[in-house]
Amino acid sequence: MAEEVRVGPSAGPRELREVEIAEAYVEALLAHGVSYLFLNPGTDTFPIQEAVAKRRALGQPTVETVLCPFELPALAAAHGYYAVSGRPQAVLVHVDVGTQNLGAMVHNAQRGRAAVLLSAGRAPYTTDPVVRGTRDTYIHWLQEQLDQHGIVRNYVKWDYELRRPDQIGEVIARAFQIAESDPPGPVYFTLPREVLMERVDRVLIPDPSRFPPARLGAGDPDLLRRAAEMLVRAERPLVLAAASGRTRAGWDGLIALAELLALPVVEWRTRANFPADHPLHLGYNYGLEHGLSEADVILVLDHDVPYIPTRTPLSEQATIIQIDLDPVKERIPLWSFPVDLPIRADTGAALPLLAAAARDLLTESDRRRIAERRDRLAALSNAQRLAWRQQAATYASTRPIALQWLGYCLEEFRRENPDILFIDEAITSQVPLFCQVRTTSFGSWFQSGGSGLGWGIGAAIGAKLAAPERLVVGLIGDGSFLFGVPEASLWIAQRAQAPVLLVVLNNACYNATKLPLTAAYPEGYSVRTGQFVGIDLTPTPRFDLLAQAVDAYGERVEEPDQILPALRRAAARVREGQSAVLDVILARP
Ligand SMILES: Cc1ncc(C[n+]2csc(CCOP(=O)(O)OP(=O)(O)O)c2C)c(N)n1
Ligand SMILES: [Mg+2]
Repeated sequence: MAEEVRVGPSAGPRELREVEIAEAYVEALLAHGVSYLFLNPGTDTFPIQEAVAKRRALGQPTVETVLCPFELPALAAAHGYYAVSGRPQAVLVHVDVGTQNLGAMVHNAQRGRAAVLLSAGRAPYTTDPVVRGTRDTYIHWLQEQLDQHGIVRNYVKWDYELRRPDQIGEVIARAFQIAESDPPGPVYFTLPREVLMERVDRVLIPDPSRFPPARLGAGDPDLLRRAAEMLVRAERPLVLAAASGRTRAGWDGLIALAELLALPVVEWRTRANFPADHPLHLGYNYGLEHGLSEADVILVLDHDVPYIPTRTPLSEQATIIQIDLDPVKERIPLWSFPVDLPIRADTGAALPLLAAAARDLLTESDRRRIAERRDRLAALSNAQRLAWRQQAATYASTRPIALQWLGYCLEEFRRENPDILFIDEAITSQVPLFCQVRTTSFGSWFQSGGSGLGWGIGAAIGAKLAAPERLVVGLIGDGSFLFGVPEASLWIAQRAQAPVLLVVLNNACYNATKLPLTAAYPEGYSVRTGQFVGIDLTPTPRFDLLAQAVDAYGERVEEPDQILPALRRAAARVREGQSAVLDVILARP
């Protein structure tokens, strides 16, 4: 949803007098609109902790610190916050080891294009007792690495070490400018302890409005006109959208364009991109889509993997248009999807221009052809949705609980709670749940955009902090739940007053790694003996009890008729301020 560009009234630079750099760091974060500092401390970060304490004691504005007893959920939360609000937050961790514990969330922030300011302490450099912050404990020799930044350099857009105290303001301005410029992403900077503790007479915090992020806007109008011509002429057009719904303009723009030209939309829900109950919604990527192989013109919107060429080859004749912040995917080493018309643009800005160009081109006969297509597609779309729902209803009393029936109940629950916001780390349950749970409004579904497991719980917490008025529901595989350091994460939710409802999709295994094994070795030893190595998560942990250990509500759900009542009980707790974990025991795949 990163749509708002900060170009507020120019307040001019601020000058801080007689200040310690740690405090200037806090001031600079505030100047950039940061509300939350997701923090795990060390012997390097305490000057910042002291600066926050001082500002609190003096009644001065300061960032909210969210203590994260493991670093991974800290970054997942900052990512979730950005995804929901478009406002980058800050993470502060301890030297090399804290950086390493950010783990796979760094990959997710990169792939999910999440603007986040990652900051880490650095071991002190000096051994001179008169220097404030100098080395004074044995770990200071162990913490220093030849290249601390190298841990994350592969994933961040920019990294920098704060070399001089008086740089703090401009370095943070640059960090945010780069993180938020299109395409957005994480940045990393380090704070050596002596620099952090240095007192200076004067430091400048630049006015952020003089360092706004560069945004791509609507793209080349000539290319958009060509795209409009192709789409108007198309006989069997198709839209593939994955993250165009990251802005409201992208959500609205796709509805308007699709309705104008009767374009069927096939979705991958990195975000909710198109109303799932719309008569032009034609299913989901990677198997449940209508018309991909036959399409003559395909419009790809913000998609990293628009189709799997080895599974669903396109027609040789298909013309492909792609609108994306980075249509050539510069950071994916081999990305060889043919694209006839790549348009580098912000989809939300481009779609209205594309629609306007198309409207100008439409003839009477085009309009008739399009009207026929609209009726045909509506029949297909409605029939498909009805079939999915009817099929799910047949599992209403099946035990163990069928995934489809869980989806059916979640859809009922969604209808009862229009303020719901889903965080999706459902892995192999994703597509079956897409078919049941209809996202009908902007900003109602979020995935990480990457493949690093453990994101869901932290992201749900960040989403809740960004949108306290929403009911945040995480749909999380049992394996993914364990990757998310659940005790630490649920403790954060409790401490930060960010209650979330987590549904554990407990199939007692890593199904995602079972499926390729079974497909590649259908008659192999694993299948024949039923003994899969490294896949079963049995005996399944008591996720409900684990929740209770950190003051969350926990319930195990084994009866199909108890899903909806349990969801309601959990939601009531969440609305009262307590997180809840529903451990739904599913049929083993
Ligand atoms: C950090 C990390 N480690 C390992 C993997 C590999 N991996 C992908 S899916 C998966 C299993 C996920 O299990 P679960 O959340 O239970 O979902 P299911 O496969 O059962 O649907 C694993 C281990 C990964 N993607 N990320
Ligand atoms: Mg599982």
